[in-house]
Amino acid sequence: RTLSTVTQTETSNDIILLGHKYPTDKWTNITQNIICKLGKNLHITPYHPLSHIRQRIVNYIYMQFYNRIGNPIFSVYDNLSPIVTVAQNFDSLLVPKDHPSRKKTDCYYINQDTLLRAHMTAHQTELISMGLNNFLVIGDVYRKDEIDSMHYPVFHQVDAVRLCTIDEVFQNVNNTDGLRLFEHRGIESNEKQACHTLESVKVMEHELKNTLTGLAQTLFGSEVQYRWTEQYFPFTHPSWELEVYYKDRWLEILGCGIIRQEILQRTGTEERIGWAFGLGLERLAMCLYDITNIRLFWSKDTGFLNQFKVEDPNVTIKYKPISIYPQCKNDISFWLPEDRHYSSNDFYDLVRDIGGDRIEQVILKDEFTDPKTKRLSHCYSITYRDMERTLTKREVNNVHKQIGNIAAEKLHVKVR
Ligand code: FA5
Ligand code: MG
Repeated sequence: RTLSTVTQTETSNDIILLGHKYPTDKWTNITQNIICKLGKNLHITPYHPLSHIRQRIVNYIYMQFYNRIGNPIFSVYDNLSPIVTVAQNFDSLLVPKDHPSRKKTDCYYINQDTLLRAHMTAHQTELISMGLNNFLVIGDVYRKDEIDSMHYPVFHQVDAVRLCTIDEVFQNVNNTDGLRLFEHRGIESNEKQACHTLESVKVMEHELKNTLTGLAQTLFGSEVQYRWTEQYFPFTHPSWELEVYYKDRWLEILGCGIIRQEILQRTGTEERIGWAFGLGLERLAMCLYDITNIRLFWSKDTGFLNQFKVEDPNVTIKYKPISIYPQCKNDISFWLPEDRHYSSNDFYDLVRDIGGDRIEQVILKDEFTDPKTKRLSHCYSITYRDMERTLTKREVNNVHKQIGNIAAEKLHVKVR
């Protein structure tokens, strides 16, 4: 379980993922720890807490949107491959070429054209191009990120898209004379895109927000405290985030907005206006089931999994922690490379690759610049704790030492 496995595949130039062969290049930064997570499909694993939440969300959307004979109008895609192109994940969604979310320090690249999807929105344009107007896309997404109880490099999202014709948008209006979806000489404002009429956007915004606050109330109960904040996404405008109050703080659970018309135009969907949202399953599950650590979703321990063995996903479950094993904290300090070509995210990723799920948290404790040489030093505190047993001091020290050695080798830092 070290980075050397990846070096090997790099020199042999090809890498096999989910049964397909991909060439590697200088963009390749996927690690063994991440490769092990591919194909696990927790969101469709029977009785898994993430699959319970997935089912509740799908049921809710089915109930909200149905046709004249009572059938659900949304279709569900929950088994699309997480390996996507840069075009799918970014270009098709109007993400600027220099946007930080594209960086190697934020994503897992297989090569310069291919990566593990960083959000489920990566499938939006292809599904719209297929002619779908109402759909959900559910699956695993991959990001280099901080390490703590709420963040994990693999998590799960549900994305939704709904596209409406003018008749659908104004179906509850008696006199639709003069109502339009589009205007030609409009200007973009905080409230709308240039091409949309204010009335069409307001109706769509209302349906979107009602759908999502309704979902929050269905999951958390009608007393749930929530608030909307304004947000920016390259692929929607206007855009919002929904936060719910949980354990004394506001927790962001989803992003959403009115789809950029340019995206629809490019797929030949000219007569419709659309909304979209993307939400994180882990955050919802953690709140609902009192699961305090995001790593638990990957546990194979029956003491965890058996607590969710219920047929009806709507029954209330409060997770009772299986015995708590002791934590072990160890610090590491090093000088950054002189060219300062260094990102903490790369170090977090390396720590996770070597330590696996024994790593509970990594925090940047201290930064220091040598007044003479001007060299920069970072000190990180690494918390080790296994979910299923007590780690020995010796074991922790070995892993810690290995982290230092490999960081020196791969990130060109100098351990102090
Ligand atoms: C997105 O990923 C957008 N694609 C969402 C979207 C879709 C907006 C369609 C508009 C239209 P964001 O990066 O904020 O946005 O992630 C969405 C949700 O995923 C967050 O609200 C959160 O619930 C969850 N999430 C994000 N990062 C993590 C993480 N590291 N660990 C667990 N959950 C996460
Ligand atoms: Mg967000």
